[in-house]
Parts: sequence; C-alpha cells; structure tokens
Amino acid sequence: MSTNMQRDILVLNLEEQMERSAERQFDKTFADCTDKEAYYVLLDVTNELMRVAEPIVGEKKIYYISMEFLIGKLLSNNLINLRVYDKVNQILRKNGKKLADIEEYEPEPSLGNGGLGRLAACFLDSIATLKLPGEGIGLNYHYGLFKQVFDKNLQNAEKDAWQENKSWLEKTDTTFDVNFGDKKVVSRLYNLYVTGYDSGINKLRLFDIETVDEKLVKKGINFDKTKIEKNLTLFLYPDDSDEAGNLLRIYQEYFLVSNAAQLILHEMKERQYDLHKLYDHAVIQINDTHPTMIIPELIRILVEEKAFSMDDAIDVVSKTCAYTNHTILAEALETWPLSYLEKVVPQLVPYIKELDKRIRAKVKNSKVQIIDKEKKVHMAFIDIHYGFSVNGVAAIHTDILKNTELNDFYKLYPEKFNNKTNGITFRRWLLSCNHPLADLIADTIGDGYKKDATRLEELLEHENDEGFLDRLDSIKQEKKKELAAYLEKHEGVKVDPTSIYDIQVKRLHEYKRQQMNALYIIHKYLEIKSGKKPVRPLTFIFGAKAAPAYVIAKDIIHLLLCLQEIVNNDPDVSPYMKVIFVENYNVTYAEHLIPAADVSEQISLASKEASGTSNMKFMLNGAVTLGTDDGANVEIHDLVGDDNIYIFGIDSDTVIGHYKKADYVSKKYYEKSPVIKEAVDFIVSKQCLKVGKKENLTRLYNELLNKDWFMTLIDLESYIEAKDRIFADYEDRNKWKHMMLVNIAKAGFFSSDRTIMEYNRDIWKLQKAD
Ligand code: GPQ
Repeated sequence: MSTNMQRDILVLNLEEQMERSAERQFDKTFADCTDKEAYYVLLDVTNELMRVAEPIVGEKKIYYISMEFLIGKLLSNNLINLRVYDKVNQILRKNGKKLADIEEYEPEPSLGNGGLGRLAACFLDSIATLKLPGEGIGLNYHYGLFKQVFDKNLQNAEKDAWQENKSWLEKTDTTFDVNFGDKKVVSRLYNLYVTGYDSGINKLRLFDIETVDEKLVKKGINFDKTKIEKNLTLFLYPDDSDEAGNLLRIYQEYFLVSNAAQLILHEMKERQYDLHKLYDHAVIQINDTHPTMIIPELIRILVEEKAFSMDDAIDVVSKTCAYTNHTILAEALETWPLSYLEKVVPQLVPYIKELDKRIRAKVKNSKVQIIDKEKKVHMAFIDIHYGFSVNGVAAIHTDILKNTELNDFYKLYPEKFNNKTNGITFRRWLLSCNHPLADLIADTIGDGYKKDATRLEELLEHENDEGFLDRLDSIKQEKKKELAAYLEKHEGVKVDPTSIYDIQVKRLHEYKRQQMNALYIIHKYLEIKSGKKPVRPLTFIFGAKAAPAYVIAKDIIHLLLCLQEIVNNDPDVSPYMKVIFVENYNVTYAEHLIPAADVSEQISLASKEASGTSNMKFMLNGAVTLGTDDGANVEIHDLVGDDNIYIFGIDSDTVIGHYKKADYVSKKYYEKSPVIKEAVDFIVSKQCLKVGKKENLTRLYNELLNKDWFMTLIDLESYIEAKDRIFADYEDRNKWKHMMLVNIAKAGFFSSDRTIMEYNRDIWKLQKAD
C-alpha cells in the first residue's frame, strides 16, 4: 500500500485510532481520559501519522548542522502541517475536551538559547514545506537550557527536565564511535520527524550518549564539568566562564560534527554515491561557527580512511560547506586556544595547521590567518576560507560584514558573500498561535496566503474597509484578554486588557538594551508620581533569560524585577502602569505574548542586532514596531514606510564611528540631561535599595555611568520621545488600526519559506521532490 493511502486510511479512522490508543495506554475510553492522558493519546496517533507519511527524497540533500534547535511544543504544529487540525478539534469537542488545555501537558524541548536556535527550527519547517530533502543535525541535551526561577528579585537557574518516556523522539539502532584525545564515547541517534505544511516528512537527527549521568547535577545547574562520559549531553551551553566549561563546549562541538560526518558519509555509502562528487549530493550549512570542526573532520576522514589526497579532500569539502554568520559581536566569535584543541581533538590539529599553512602561503595579511600569534584558532576564518558561501542574516548585517567586520575577507572572496534575510514560519507564528487572525485573513483574501505569504499584501485593498479594520481590532482585544487570563494564571498578576501592551521578549543582553526600557519605566513612574498621568494605562511586559555567567545581564533582570515590585505595589501608580517580567520565557510563552502585543520593542544599539526575528513575529500579528534602524528592522521600515513604524536613535554608521574613535562618554549625557540623571539615579535610590540588593544595583549604576558599552544614554531621550509618541498615537484608533493592517500585509516577505527559497536558489541548489 502506498504511504499516502496508509495515511488517508489513518485519517479517516482517526477517532477509532484515538479510542484504541486510549484503551491500550490507559484502559479507558478517550472521553474518560484526563487532559494529560489525552495528550499521550494525541502524541501516539500523531506519531503514527508521521511514520506513514511520505519522506522527502532527492539526489541532493541539505544538512543543517546546529548546536541548537529551539523547536517548541510540537503537537499543534504537527496537526496543522498534517492537515488534521480541524478534524482533531472536532473529535475533542465531541469528547468535551479542548486542545489548549491538553497542550499544557506537552513539555517544551529545551534545545536552544534564542534566535539562532529558533531560526533553525523555522528553517526545518520551511525546508519540509518546500519539499526539499533536508535534515537538521543536533544534540539531544537532557536538561537543555536552564529553567529560570525568580527569588528575591534575582534570577536563579535550575535544570529543565523536559524529556519523558513517551515523546516525539524515536530511538534508533544507529550508533557511532566518537574519539576524543583522551577518551572514546559511543553515540546514539534519535530521530524527530519534521512535518512540512501539506507536504512530506524530513528528520531532525539528535545525537546523545548513553553514559550520561543525570545524578551528576547537584544544586541548580552545577555539575562536575570534567566527567565527559557522564556530562557530555546534560546541558546546552554550560557555563563558559572557566576553562572546564570551554573544554566541555569543545567536546560537545566535536561530538556533534563527528556524528554528522559519520552519518553523512554513511548515507553516501548506502546510496552508492562517489565521494569525489560529495557536493552533488550533500550541502552542509554551518549554523554559526559552533559546528566549524565539520570542515577539518571531513577532510581528515577523506584523507585517512578514503584514500583522498589532501588537495582533493580540501577541494571536495570546500565545495560542500557553507557558513552563516549570526553576529558581529566580537565576544561571540569563537576563537579556541590551540592547546584546548590539542587536548580534546588532537587528530584534527594537523589538519587545522595544514589549512592555516595554505592560507599563510597565499595571503600575507595577518588579520585573515586561522591561527593567530597567540596560538588561538579563529573558527569563523576556517569557514570563510574553506567554505563556498558566507552569508549574513539581514541586509544591513551583511553590509557590515562586507564593509567592516569581515572586509579583509570580502576583498579576498567577494563572490562568496551573500545576504539571506531571516524569516519565521507562518505556520507556528500565525496559523497556530493566532487562529482568529489566520481565519479573518482567510475569510478576506482566501487561503492562498498560507502557501504564498506575499499574498498578504492583498489585505491592503481593505485599508478603507471599516468592518474589516474593526474585526482586526477586536481580535487583538480578544488576544489581550486571553493573555491577561494567562498571566493571572501563570504569574499571579492582574493586568488591564484595555491598557497598551508594550512587550520586549528576547535574550537578556546589554546590546539589546532592556536597561533602556527600564530607564523609561523609571521615568514614567516618576512622572506619574508627580501627577502627570498617561491617557490610558500602560502594561510593560518582559521575558528574558540571562546567561548564568553574565553578571550585568542578571543585574538588569534584578532592576526590572525591583521595578515590578515598586510600580505594581504603589497605589498612586499601579492603576496607570504595570510591569510584568514573566518567569522562564520560552517558545510557548512567546506564542501567548506575541498575538496580544500592541507595541513591539526592538531597541538594540544600531549595528549590533544581526537580524532579530521576534520583530517579524510581532509585525505579523499586528503589533507596531518601536525600534532602531538595526537588523531586520531596517527592512521592516523600508516595507511599511515611515508612517507605520517608530524609529529612533543614532544610526549604525554613527555607532561604528564612535567605536572607531573611542569617543563615547556616557557620563556626558548623564550630566547634560536632568531627565537621564533622574532615571539613572533612581537605580541606587533608597526606594530601589529597599527592594533590591545594593551590590547588584550599584554595579549596574556604575556600569551605565562609567562604561555603557552599548550606548544606552546617547539614545535615551529620543527613545522617550518616540515611546511617548507611539502611546499617544494609540489613541487615534483609526490610525492605529491602519498601522496594524499595513504591518500584517507587509509581513509576507519575512516568511521563512522565502528565506529558504533564497538559500536554495543561491547556495544549496536542491531539486524539489515531486
Ligand atoms: N544569535 Cl551568534 C543567537 O541567537 N545566538 C548566537 O549565538 C548568535 C546569534 C541571533 C542574533 O543575535 C539575532 O540577531 C538573529 O536574528 C538570530 O541569531 C538568527 O539569525
């Protein structure tokens, strides 16, 4: 029987399947199952549907190698992509159940930090949707990223035990030996099925080892970092502030690429492909520098095990590998001491030295050498010299790479550089998280936009249609009420659904400038205290995790939590404004927050945010951006025009100029402006110290005053001006509804389907499966 027929029969008998699964697992009828049991029933039947769905196959495959895949919960997403969402909901209704309640029991896989990992997940969705043969290759971290808990206005980190016995993961019989300098481990492959929208199935390959010892984790997320056999896949990004943490990270990275290389070569062998033509059958996209060792590792295997000459091996691998850069922040560009690599992966060192030697022989410029004078290995430089493509993730980011950060490389290899502006999957970030909006759009312009997102522009024909604009507005209102209920349940706070929801959710980093938002909140608080009330209440919402070793980032969280306590408990102020910092922000939280947002905060220091992707999610859900001309904000600005976005602050050329001349002095701005001074001083005021810790608040105060590396104070006044203006404009309801409409209509460009089509057109060159 063809897989399509098997699938159709399963779908036809879905209800019976569910009954049978309920009986098998719980000895109950489906109606009698608890919501938690119902989750396992749906997991079971959905897994069944995916196992019989058509795999996407072709002559050439993309291997997207990444240390992170922030996939989020999968149930709804899979039901939508398999086109059984409505049918399942019908059955649930009949049995007195709701999908939203059932989904609460699905654990969220904790396999990424933020944008980079979430992008990888969106890409897998689009690769499958476009019927391109491709798979992700990553690691199966047992406790993933840490779980954030607040105590005494401070962030604490705990392990996040997301794995369960019954899950989306399929354990396979595939195992590989992975050799490090001082030890050997055996890996095991797990598959996670990736559904495309109305398409076929690809896989995400996650590697693990069986000797991991979860008991190694004692308090919080502390564990013995030297016991590699026991800790290798315990956590994502262990503390990198000491040598043991860095070494563990290198063990993890090599574990990933060694498995990837073995898997890819194994598939080539199975399909009897000539390894001299590897690049005709495989393209490897290296997601930032973390998997860079795939290059020397493949070269090593080809030379040592497949009888390639060094020249041939380098040539074949260079034609197979492509590199994506996700940041210009110097501290994020990996450089490993050669001595670390000699300890963990001595077998790669001669190859890295050979790659370095060949560049030295060709190019004299010391700034492009792989191994520098201090014997540090610049991982990105391996990718650029020995890959065939280098891409940035938004137009301005790629321009900065070409003209500034990687200019020496651009001059060497202009043909390698290209831009691929990021995108998001509309299946998760619209169809699944905002059903009423997806339905309204379908009612207005038809279903076509679900496969061709640029058709959202057809909504512009309705810009004068009051009925449509009112429906748009009432959906936003409905989503705001839902979020209010969710926040009450999960955070125990009440918010006013008629207030303006101003939301900043993303990793906590100084360049993203949550501290600037905090200073605005202080400013507003003091204004209200002095009698100047806002026209409408304001709700400021934050979600962010700080890397456990990033001291100032944790201080910023501390300040915001202190402000939450001060503002929300002040009877003079709390009727007019609230501050809510949600605990343990993750993909699931984002799916509740984003559809309810009015104002999208995208306030990074110009030039520093490579792209940003929440900016796209907010826009698609009808929020208006308050931001700097940075990352993909620039492209959003171009698309919606000056009238439908609020841009403030100095531009990226000015920022780069300040860094070059080293002439930014934050104290100058503090001393010149009473508004800035008052806000900054509040951080160490008696009122703040009463709820906060002196050590943390003083450190942050001093940082802003004496360093402020990301130039918060230079932009603060123009930020306050723009933010006051956006809040005032909210009262012009017609103008606002129109802005919502334009933002949604212009969001089509940011579909990750478009991004993946461009990757395929310019870099991967795969055939679409029929
Ligand atoms: N990004 Cl290098 C991460 O999330 N983690 C990283 O380690 C690096 C970059 C982000 C980047 O900050 C955002 O601007 C991008 O939108 C995102 O990657 C995806 O490209």
